[in-house]
Order: sequence, then structure tokens, then C-alpha cells
Amino acid sequence: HHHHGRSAGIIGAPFSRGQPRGGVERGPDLIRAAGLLNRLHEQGCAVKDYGNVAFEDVVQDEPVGLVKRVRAVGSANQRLSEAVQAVKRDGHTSVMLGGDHSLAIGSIHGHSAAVGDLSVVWVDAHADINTPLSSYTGNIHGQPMSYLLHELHTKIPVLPNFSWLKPCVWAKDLVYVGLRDVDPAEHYILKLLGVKVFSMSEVDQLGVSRVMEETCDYLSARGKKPIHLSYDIDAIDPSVTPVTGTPVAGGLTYREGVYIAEHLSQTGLLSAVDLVEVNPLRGQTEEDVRSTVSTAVELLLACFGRLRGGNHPLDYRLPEP
Ligand code: 5AB
Ligand code: MN
Ligand code: MN
Ligand code: MN
Repeated sequence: HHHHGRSAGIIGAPFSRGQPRGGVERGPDLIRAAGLLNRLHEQGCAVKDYGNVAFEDVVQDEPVGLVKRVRAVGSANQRLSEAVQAVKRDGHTSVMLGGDHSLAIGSIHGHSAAVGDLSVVWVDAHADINTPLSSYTGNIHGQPMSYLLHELHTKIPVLPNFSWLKPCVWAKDLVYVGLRDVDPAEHYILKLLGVKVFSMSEVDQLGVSRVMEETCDYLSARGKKPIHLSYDIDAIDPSVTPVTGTPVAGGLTYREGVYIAEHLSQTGLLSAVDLVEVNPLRGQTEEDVRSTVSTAVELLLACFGRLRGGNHPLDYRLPEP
């Protein structure tokens, strides 16, 4: 076998209470069943599967104001944070398979607890930066970044099962790619904090290659830090990845989506990846599910060095006649 220093620690997070639709908890097992671990190993990546996180079964979970399933989401993310810390301490690149995007809270917290200050690249149709008080849906999968940012600390109310969480990301270390459905409150926050955003307008204007060059220039100018990539499958156009809870037209092409992962992999700084919001129950056909799951797998392979131009092991030797 040829393991060139890359190694993946896979964590399944079968959790759906950050949003109202059942099915997204099937994401981790579907992505494994599509052959992720074998494909990673075949491309020379060492792989360890840490299994699925066992989440607490929270029964009494009345809304807090508008915010739904607060206790379940708080408890799940505390456990996920511990799991990500264990993976990072074992020296792997963490791969968190969701589940809904509320899980970015524990994934990013655990990553930062293990390695310190991070750069975060958030690839999504949505900004997921509502505060618990600005959200009009009450779904925490639309809020995770607000809990994580130092700058929003004073805007976050005390919530049950969230006392373990301390903010750990600075606004200057965050870049968004792919936005096309941003709430007014979220837009206000992005402007207030001066967050770097490459919406689909900038992808159209600049092309994905300049967007990624500028993303990496921007982040490295603020100090080279380990990169956390939080990839919401709804960033990709629903014609390619229809099987997701909140699809939005006009998304990244398959090629643009893969390019983002390839480019971040080539920085050598990619230290944790989330792949979230794959929901097989949202599909009309088997082909919808297959196309979405196989795209998720391709994105993850690109994160671990797969290039569309091909790869070969460092010690490859041609067969002698
Ligand atoms: B996803 C919305 N902004 O706050 C909200 O899929 C949508 O993790 C959130 O990006 C979408 O509920 C959350 C309307
Ligand atoms: Mn091996
Ligand atoms: Mn989204
Ligand atoms: Mn999201």
C-alpha cells in the first residue's frame, strides 16, 4: 500500500434535529455504502472509520422561543466535538458525515479545541449565520456560524445544553463560497462583520478558479492556519444533487464543486471536512439519490488529493519487460 501522509478519520453523525425533515440521518451510512472508504484507500489514503456518534435520545425538548430541538442539538454537538477532538489527536484529517448542518457547531468546535485557531471555508447556498433570535424558521441548521463566531458572542442567548460551547472562530478567518439564498438578518451580519463572501454572483463574475485563488490568498494573508471545510451538498446545483432538504436553483456545477475541493486539498492545510445535508427521502427517484451520494463521494475524494488529471504513487515504477 502507498500512504503518502494523508489519512482520513471518518465520523458518522446520523442526526437530523437541526431541521424538520426526516431522512438526513441516513447520510453517513449511504455515503459509506457508496464506497467512500475503499475509494479513499485505493487512492493511497490511510483510513480509519470511527463509526457513528451515539447521540442522546432527548425526549423533553420544547422550543426555546422560536428555536426548535435546542437540547437535542446542544447535546449532539457536545458529543460530536469530543469525537472530532479524538480524531485530530490521532493525527487524521477529520471527515464528519452528516446529518444536518447544525453539526458544524460541534465539528468546528472540536477541531479548534484540538488544533487552535482555524480558517473556515463554508461552501453552501446558505450562510447559516442566523442568531437564535434572528432566525424566523427556528431551525438550528440555519444558525451554526453565529454560535461559533467570537464577534457574535453577545447576541447569543443562554440555551439549554449549550453551556459547553465557547466561540472559537474570528470573522476574518471565514470565507463563504456559493451563497444564493441569504436572509436579510444574515446579510446584515455579513456586512457588519465584514465577512468575505463569494456568492454565486462572484462565481459567475470571476470564475471558480479566481474565487479559490482569492479565497486562499485572503486566508493566508491572515496567517496560515489549518483549514476547516464545511461543505453543504446544497451548494451544488439541484440538477446534480437534488436529494437535500433546502435545494436552491442556480448552484455550483459538478465541476465547480469538485474544483473547490481539489484546490483546498492542494494547499496542504485541509485539516477537517464536513459533508452534510444529504437526505435520501427528499429524492423523487433512485437516480436522484445515486447522483447526490456519488457527488458527495467525489467531493470527498478530491479533498484527499484526487485530481481529475490523474494521480500516481510517489514510488510508482513502470513494469520492466
Ligand atoms: B442549510 C434559512 N436561512 O435560517 C433558515 O441547509 C435556511 O444548512 C437555512 O444551509 C438552510 O432556516 C440551512 C431560511
Ligand atoms: Mn493500507
Ligand atoms: Mn444550505
Ligand atoms: Mn448549510
